[in-house]
Formats: sequence, C-alpha cells, structure tokens
Amino acid sequence: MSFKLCLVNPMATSLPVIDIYEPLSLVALGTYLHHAGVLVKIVDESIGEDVFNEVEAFEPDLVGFTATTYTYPRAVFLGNQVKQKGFCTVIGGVHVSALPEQAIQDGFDMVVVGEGEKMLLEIVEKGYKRGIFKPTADMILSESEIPFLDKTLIKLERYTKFSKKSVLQGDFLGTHLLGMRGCPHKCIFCYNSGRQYPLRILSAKRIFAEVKNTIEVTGIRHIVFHDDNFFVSRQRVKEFCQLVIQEKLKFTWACSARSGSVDEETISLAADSGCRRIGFGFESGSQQVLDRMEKGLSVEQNLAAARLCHQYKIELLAYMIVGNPGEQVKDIMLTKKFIKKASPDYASVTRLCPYPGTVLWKWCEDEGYIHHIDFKKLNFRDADIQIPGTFSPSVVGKIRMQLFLWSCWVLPKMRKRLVRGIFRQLSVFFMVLICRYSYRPTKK
Ligand code: B12
Ligand code: SF4
Repeated sequence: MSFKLCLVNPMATSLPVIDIYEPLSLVALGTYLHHAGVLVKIVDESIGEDVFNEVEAFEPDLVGFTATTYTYPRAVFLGNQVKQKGFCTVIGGVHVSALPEQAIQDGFDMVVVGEGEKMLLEIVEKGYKRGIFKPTADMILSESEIPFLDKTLIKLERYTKFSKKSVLQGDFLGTHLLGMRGCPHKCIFCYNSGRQYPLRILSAKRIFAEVKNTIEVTGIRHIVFHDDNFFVSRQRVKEFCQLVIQEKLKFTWACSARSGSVDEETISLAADSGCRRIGFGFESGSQQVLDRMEKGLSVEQNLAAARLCHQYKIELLAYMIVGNPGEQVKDIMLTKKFIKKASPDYASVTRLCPYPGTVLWKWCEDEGYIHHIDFKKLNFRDADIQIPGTFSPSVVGKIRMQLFLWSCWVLPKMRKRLVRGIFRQLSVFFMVLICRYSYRPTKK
C-alpha cells in the first residue's frame, strides 16, 4: 500500500476579516508528492473541514501542517491533538522556517525549513520520524521540476465562491497561480529579507502553458497570480501578454507588482491581454520612510505607476503601511497626500508588523523590543512590539484605523467597495457557517 500524507491548513482564528484563499503552499507540496506516487489529502479548516475527523478517517502515515505567523498558534493546537491520537507530525512554512527549534519545543515531531517539496519527499521515502530538516542546494526545484498546480487536490468551488465575495479580490470568480518563487528585493519587513531559498522566475511560456491548462481543467477564466512581483522582468511580462494576445486566449487576470518594474509598454500590453487589477506595495508617501524600509523606490515612481493604471483602466489596489521605523506625524500627512493623489480603487492600510525571520524582526530584537510574544496577536491589526523611532504600538493601532477611515472618506470607489464588502463579509460569514454545519465527516 502506498504512503498516505495528510496536509492541513489551520485557520487564522485571530484575524478580523474573513478571506478564504486556496492554500497554495499545500497544493504545491501535494502536487509534487502526488506525482511521486504518494496518496495525498488536503484538509482545510478555513472551508469548514474538521481536521481530527478527516485525519482519523484517512489514517495517514504522516500529517503535515503549514503555518504563517498568524496561523501558527492554531497549528500547534491541532498538531498536539493529532499527535495524541498517535499520528506523526511535520510542519513547514514561513513562520517555522524562521523559528524551527520553537516548533519542536511546541510539540511537532519534524520541521522543514524553507522550500518543502523535495525535503518532504525524502522524509516520506526515508521514513524519518524526528528532527529539523533543511533542503540542500540540489533539493531546490528548477523551473522544469515545478509541476502545474493540481487544483483537483482541493475543493476548488469552495474557494472560488469566496473569492467573488472578497473585499480585496472583488467581482471575479478566480483561481490562483504562482509564476515565481521569491523576489530580488529585500524590504526589511518582508519574508524576502530573510528568505531561505533562491529566487526562481518562471518563463512566460511556462506560465502561459499553466494558465491554458488551468482553464481547461477548471473552466475558470480569471487567474490571480500570487507572485511577489509579477512584473519582475519586463521581458517576461511582454512575452506573456503577447502570447495571450497572439493565441487569443480569453481570460482576465490580476497580480501584484512593484512600481519600479512597470512602464507604459508593459501596462498597456497587460491591459490588452486581460489584466483587470494590480496591487502595489506603495507602503508610504514619505520618501524618508521608504528609504528606511529599504524599499528601493521613490514616491514619484509609485505615483507614476498609479497614473498608468488609471490611464489603462486597470483597477488599482494600494497597500499602505503605518508605524514604520522613524515615522512621525509629518510622514503620516505625506501618506495621506499620497493616497489622495494616487486615488486607488482600494487602499489596504495595515500596520508594520515584525514577522520572525525578517530584517525588521532582527532589528527589533537587537533593540530589546522582542519579549514574550503571543503570535495570535501579531498581524496587520495587532502587534504589541515597539518599532524603533516611531509611535507606541497602541498609538499605531489608532493611526491605522484613522487612516483607513480617512481613506474610505476621500476615495469614493473604496467607500462603495467597502459598503458592498460589508454585505459580502456578512454573506461569507454565513457561507462559512453553512459550510461548517453542512460538513459531512468522511467515513472510515
Ligand atoms: C499569496 C499571499 C497572500 C494572499 C493569499 C494568502 C493565502 N492564505 O494563501 C493574500 C493576498 C490574501 C495574503 C494576505 C496576507 N498575507 Co500573504 N502572502 C502571500 C504570498 C505572496 C504567497 C504565498 C504562497 O502561496 N507562496 C507560495 C508557496 C509555494 O510558498 P510557501 O508558502 O513559502 O510554501 C513553501 C515552503 O514554505 C514550504 N512549506 C510551506 N508549508 C509547508 C508545510 C509542510 C508540511 C512542509 C514540509 C513544507 C511547507 O514548502 C512550500 C513549497 O515549497 C506570501 C509571500 C510568499 N511568496 O510566500 C505572503 C505572506 C505569506 N503573507 C504574509 C502576510 C503578513 C499576509 C497578511 C497578514 C498581510 C498583511 N496585511 O499584513 C495577509 C493575511 C490574510 C489572511 N487572512 O491570510 C506574510 C506572512 C508573514 C508571516 N510570518 O506570517 C508573507 C510571507 C509575505 C510577507 N510579508 O513577508 N497573502
Ligand atoms: S518588493 Fe515586495 S515582495 Fe519584494 S522584498 Fe519588497 S515587499 Fe517583499
């Protein structure tokens, strides 16, 4: 009988917004191991699945958990419960890649640091039972080794239903793909500043082929690329858009990008090939703040990108951050001015949060600001950690809320979207409840 692997996505219990996303890390791992002959089951708490019941019914040889910082506490709880029932556990993902020893202390049998596919396969094949594992350089996947994401491993219709109701994702019924791993930049707050595996940028041809395949398999014609910066190479974007146009592939798409990577030629081609929305990490309207974040961009570049999106009728999502190192009232005023000028369709205002493994985390640690941390309260809304040279954590919380409300006030499109968003959130809330209560346990 073949090896049975159960992969679990724990729910983010502490975040206020209900957004349900395909667990791409687990789909990537599951696809790779499935191709190698492993029997894979993905269980996702966020769509109402009961982890204990699913694990008991599947009787896996190994249970793997993924975790970001805000889902880590829940992963620890579930991991220990599953272990008590006699199952062996492994955990991976950005949070434990930074703090692997703590995951062992918290009860997991094994931890994988960094990219998981080949390391997990080795764990399965060699029957490892305990320890911290880090893939060696030859265990990092090359472009040709990264398989197309197998969406049949998840209950895709559950996620697409939610995606149409998401405040951020908007009106499209979409599915998600990945065209790169990592980013060449190292903004101090981002996981890329401490990333453990090398950057890989998939070619335009490869992405086009995966889009075509995904449309054929799922029938879904809106693709959200979760690349850190889809425009990372202008040549790649141009080639990709030209392929879409030449081959007359009818679909719409959305992505995230860095303002410094876009220009008129790429944005106009993107619009022609079906791009409907781009999210930019503008972060701040103050050049000093951008420089302290090591963003490597100017306020002017950010404004130019915003103008191009408006010109080519691509919906603009602006990611803004408050509570940055050295940030003062004058910088917040500059951010307000920037938001007004950029006039995005939606401004996501979050607080700077030092996540483990980032340069910012190390900085806060060196300054003596990291004490006992409750990871449940470390996210874009709560973070009880002092950031060097700026307001206290509680004041940052208030500024975030004020800036968010102010943005709603000055951005009519955002206001409209938020009103719709509130109703959508309510309907998502009821959909989640329905999912939970209509959940039928898998029988043994
Ligand atoms: C797509 C994405 C989103 C999407 C969807 C999130 C989702 N739930 O899928 C959106 C836009 C909604 C989003 C939102 C947020 N995100 Co986000 N997001 C990402 C992004 C860009 C890609 C994630 C991904 O799919 N990667 C591709 C997979 C293949 O890589 P991976 O996850 O690292 O998995 C590999 C390894 O880690 C390992 N691995 C992972 N799990 C496991 C499990 C096992 C058993 C094993 C062996 C190995 C293993 O193997 C995998 C394959 O090689 C990442 C950055 C990044 N590129 O990873 C940030 C990232 C995960 N997000 C982050 C944050 C902070 C957020 C927000 C809180 C933003 C905010 N405002 O502050 C919100 C939270 C929303 C929510 N409710 O979850 C942080 C998390 C930091 C942390 N320590 O927790 C990241 C790392 C970016 C950053 N700022 O540094 N995000
Ligand atoms: S450009 Fe974006 S993805 Fe790249 S390091 Fe900076 S914040 Fe992270």
